[in-house]
Amino acid sequence: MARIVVLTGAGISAESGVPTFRDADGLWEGHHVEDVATPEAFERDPDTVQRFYDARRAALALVEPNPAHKALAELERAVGDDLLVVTQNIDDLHERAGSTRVIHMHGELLSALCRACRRRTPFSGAMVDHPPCPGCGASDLRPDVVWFGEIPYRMEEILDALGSCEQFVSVGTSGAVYPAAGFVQQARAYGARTLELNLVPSEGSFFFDEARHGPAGELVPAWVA
Ligand code: BJW
Repeated sequence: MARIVVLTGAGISAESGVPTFRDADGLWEGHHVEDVATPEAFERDPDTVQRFYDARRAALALVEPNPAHKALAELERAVGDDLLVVTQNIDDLHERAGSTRVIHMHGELLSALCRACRRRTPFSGAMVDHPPCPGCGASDLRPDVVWFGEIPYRMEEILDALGSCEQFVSVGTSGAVYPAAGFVQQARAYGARTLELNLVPSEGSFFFDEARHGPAGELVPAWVA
């Protein structure tokens, strides 16, 4: 079991050039994330939702991990299984920096989910072309991400880790979205020391034992050092 659990959010990728959701640059074509990240939005207007994820997939190819992702990968090299990164992000910047113990609780941009058989498949090509599912053959693929009202991935493993870690660190998340926003209280209830690293105080900042505010690209390497 990991001694250290690090929860990351959009703020850790901000300095790589990936827009966050709730800061000033968080709108996409005038939509709030709540307009495009729901199963209802996909039912209503699948092409718009697919375009949102196609645009983010294209943008992902142009960005690189920043010092915060690299510092977490370096920490994993030093402590191995004692570190678990739980990310709300659907980008692959932790993996590209070298992290291997990463749970993508809100899914992955580079994966597709079959609505017919629930098989998860590495993404290939623009899904607006409606390729069939390689598992069941149905032409019913959607982005493999967790929308509002859906259950995040691997919750059992995450809750086990929160219940047994010694340190819980939250990086670059606004604390506006549950269940991730509640992890600090869960970890703390089980005796972990808790630390927030965020540009500004998050909505749940007061739940942490300690909070440091500034850019993740500076705070995370300083914490890891
Ligand atoms: C920097 C920085 C720099 C900037 N350095 N920092 C009422 C009350 C409580 C809960 C609910 C409620 N009504 C509904 C709910 C539940 C709902 C919810 O939380 N809604 C809220 C709006 C209230 N949650 C759900 O529906 C979830 N499912 C669920 O609860 O199922 C039930 C269940 C759970 C568990 C077990 C069993 C059952 C699902 C939530 C899915 C969220 N999906 C999205 C989209 C994913 C795909 C995609 O990416 O498109 O996930 S929404 C979006 O928000 C995305 C993110 O992962 C998530 C969190 O955002 P994040 O990462 O915090 O980003 P920001 O932009 O908000 O914040 C960035 C922060 O970084 C800011 O603070 C900046 O200051 C900072 N920052 N630059 C450091 N350089």
